[in-house]
Amino acid sequence: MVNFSLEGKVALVTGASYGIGFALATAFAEAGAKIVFNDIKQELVDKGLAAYKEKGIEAHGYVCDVTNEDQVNAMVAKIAEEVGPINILVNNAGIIKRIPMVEMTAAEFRQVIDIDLNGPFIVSKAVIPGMIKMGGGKIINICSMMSELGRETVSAYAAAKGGLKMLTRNIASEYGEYNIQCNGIGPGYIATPQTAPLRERQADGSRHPFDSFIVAKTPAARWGTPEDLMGPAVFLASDASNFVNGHVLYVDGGILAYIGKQPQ
Ligand code: NAP
Ligand code: GCO
Repeated sequence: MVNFSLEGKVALVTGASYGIGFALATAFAEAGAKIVFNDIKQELVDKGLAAYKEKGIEAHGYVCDVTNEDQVNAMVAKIAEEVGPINILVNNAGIIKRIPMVEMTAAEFRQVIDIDLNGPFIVSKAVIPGMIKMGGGKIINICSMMSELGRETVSAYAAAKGGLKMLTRNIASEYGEYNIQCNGIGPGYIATPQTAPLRERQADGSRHPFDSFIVAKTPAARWGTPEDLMGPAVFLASDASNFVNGHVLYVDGGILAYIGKQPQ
């Protein structure tokens, strides 16, 4: 029988107080995993713990900035001591800055690269040795449409998410022999706080032009929800995907396959 169960596994989802990370951690808990998450502020960790509790999930939360290697190493050691060695890692924490490239400062560009690409490197590097000791593990990197496509104002984010696709393939290549599978999930346009500015109603009550654009570009004719990502994430975190490695699974309602609806 195909095994989608995560019973007895410890899953770390970075930046999972809310949004996509929260949905993925919830899915893992429903599949039997023990949930661990981090955020950069104690108040958000506390908010996340309360939200998980409301769903009947006893999560473990840690304050940790994924760009800070000392904080990450300390968190991974603490998790091993307090919860257990990490079997599943989801590099979910991420930010976006929507600024025309020539107006973006180098510091702003670096900040996006630091969180969205250096962060997954730092956390994966901290977790892999333990996975090797345990005889294997699962790493899931949350990529993006921007791992494949560009658009105005998201140069840093696209560069980071393009790099994250290749980091995914490289971890798969370098550590596959230790029974570590590293894959990506490439969400389409998902309704979360990160994309709220793109869906804001206009002053006259009409839909945001970008909102209408995405709906026209998506065969499913809707924005995705974090819940749409739960099944794919459980698949990639479970034994059901033990021979899937270095793959980015796009969960995008078909955007990447579609030229877009002709304007009426
Ligand atoms: P979100 O609502 O903005 O949540 C991002 C999470 O990451 C927040 O909990 C945030 O915490 C945390 N975070 C940010 N910087 C961090 C750091 N340095 N260390 C630790 N945690 C940090 O974003 P989302 O929409 O759920 O997206 C989650 C992931 O999916 C991101 O990697 C994003 O790029 C990716 N993604 C999103 C979409 C979409 O359409 N929403 C589509 C494709 C990919 P704070 O609140 O404290 O900042
Ligand atoms: C944007 C959006 C996208 C989504 C996502 C799409 O400004 O274009 O924020 O980047 O967040 O990454 O997959």
